[in-house]
Amino acid sequence: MYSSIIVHHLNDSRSLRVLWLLEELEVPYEIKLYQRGSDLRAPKELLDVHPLGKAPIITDGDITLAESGAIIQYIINKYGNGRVAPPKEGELIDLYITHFTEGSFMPLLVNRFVFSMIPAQAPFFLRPLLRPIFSTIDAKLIAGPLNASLKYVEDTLEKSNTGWFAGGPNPTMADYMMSFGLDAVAERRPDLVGPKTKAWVERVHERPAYKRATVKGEKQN
Ligand SMILES: N[C@@H](CCC(=O)N[C@@H](CS)C(=O)NCC(=O)O)C(=O)O
Repeated sequence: MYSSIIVHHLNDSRSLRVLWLLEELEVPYEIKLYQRGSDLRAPKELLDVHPLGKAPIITDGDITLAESGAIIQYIINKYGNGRVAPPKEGELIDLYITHFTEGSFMPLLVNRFVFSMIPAQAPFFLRPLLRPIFSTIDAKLIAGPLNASLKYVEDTLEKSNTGWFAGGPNPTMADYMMSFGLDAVAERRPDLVGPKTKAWVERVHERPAYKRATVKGEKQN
């Protein structure tokens, strides 16, 4: 029934979402692990798999697919057998949060990270000048939308009966997508996330499939 999926996985990256989903669905797969360089970029070998060279990428038979959202949706459609479907009343929030993740939320985290890296990587004599400039840019462009996004996430989880975004008994597409980003914020800036969000992160971490995914994702080829 299954062709063998290969997940081209970059350490400490969004591709953990894909490993978690595959573990939950118990779909057989192989991991090809790529390590970030000292500049934190993906190695150029990923460019041999897909022209953009960013993780995750999967190959499934003769299909090669990038973009975590597309991959998650593809796997659910092909291998989910209804197991990842949200309840009827949660369909819209599942769709919205899925697209919100990469369309709105992750760019804020990535920009914050880039704005902190620019002064850190500048020649040392420029750092005292660049730090306040980039901290002002962050305060003006990132802090407000990020706080609003995290409040929206908290309010959405508050409305859920089960603690999953779509309100069903199991994680759905929205939960797989929001893992990694929410995990990172909860770990690095716990002061920014509310109690429902913290409980969501803990609920994800407690899942045996998530634990297996993190262990497998760290193993060397
Ligand atoms: N929107 C894309 C983002 C892909 C992306 O930026 N992946 C990061 C890992 S989290 C990456 O490959 N970074 C290394 C690099 O850009 O060199 C997705 O959801 O797959």
